[in-house]
Amino acid sequence: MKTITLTQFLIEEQRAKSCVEPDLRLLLEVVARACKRISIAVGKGALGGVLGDAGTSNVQDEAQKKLDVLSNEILLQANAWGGHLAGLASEEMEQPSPIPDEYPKGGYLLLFDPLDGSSNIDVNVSVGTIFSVLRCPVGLSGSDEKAFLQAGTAQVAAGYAIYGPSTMLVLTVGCGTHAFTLDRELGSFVLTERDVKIPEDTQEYAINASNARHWEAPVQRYVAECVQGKQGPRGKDFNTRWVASMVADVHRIVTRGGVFMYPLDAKTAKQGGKLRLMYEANPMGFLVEQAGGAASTGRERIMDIVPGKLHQRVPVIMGSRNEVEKVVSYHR
Ligand code: AHM
Ligand code: MG
Repeated sequence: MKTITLTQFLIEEQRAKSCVEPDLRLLLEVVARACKRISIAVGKGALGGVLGDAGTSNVQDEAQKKLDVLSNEILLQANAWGGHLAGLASEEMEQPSPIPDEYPKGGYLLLFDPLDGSSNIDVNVSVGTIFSVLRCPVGLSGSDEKAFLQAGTAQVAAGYAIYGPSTMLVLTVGCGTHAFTLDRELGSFVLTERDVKIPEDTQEYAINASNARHWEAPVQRYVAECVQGKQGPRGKDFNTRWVASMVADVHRIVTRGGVFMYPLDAKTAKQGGKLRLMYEANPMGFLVEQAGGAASTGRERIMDIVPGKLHQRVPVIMGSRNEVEKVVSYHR
């Protein structure tokens, strides 16, 4: 098989389809390099002294793990000096982080969840990094929250890295979703699947069923019908998978289909849902749509939401198109 590295892929996309401007290519390569560093830190586990709590909390009042903090620092440092960014925002920081004065500024905004699936870090289960790229609106500063408050449809790129048995980078620049695997000997991400397509139908769904009593009626109905299997109205058996790392659950769906749900429930209704719009739901929604799937809150397309604040939360239902549409139809 001919080896196509991430660098080569991006240069070819730039030439062939003008999907990637030079500064965006630099940005994506810098993020990929940072993900390699995070992958090394995650892979060392207890030997690296990186497991356990950091002893601090983030803006969402969640206890930070040492690896959450380290991954955030790796991404901040890697992206500070290249001249491609106007500003950065992260799950782990209350306010956007400006580019230090000594470095030139660029036209893009980068948002990320540096290490998604924090509850899985200490138990050696897959975690990942999720990121989204926007353009900084003319006249606004990259350290101003307002610059970031754009609908998901404005994203110019999105991706995630998954740190599992192998490390993978799954990326879109709006011309399909493509998967790369880290070749640890080469030190490069190598294209392993071009134009990933999510099957339209599925018999697999992912949801934290311990919240069942808190779900809204449409989701209760959908899951109840799946559980009834062949004997129920769906006439087929379903399978459940829940890793509790969105990256791992969505990656499975990108690979073989399925539907991922963190719906609105009575526990999280006040805050609008559990998952964050700008650096979890939007980038994953973009990747899933570019792979032929769908991403909705149950009531509207995730990428159409105009955010009111940086750390806004939303209900999430995404994956195989026909199944997402069924859940959405129950909401109607
Ligand atoms: P995190 O970004 O702090 O790790 O939280 C997000 C995670 C998702 O990866 C995952 O889908 C969800 O939270 C799991 O939630 P729960 O523990 O309620 O099942
Ligand atoms: Mg997360």
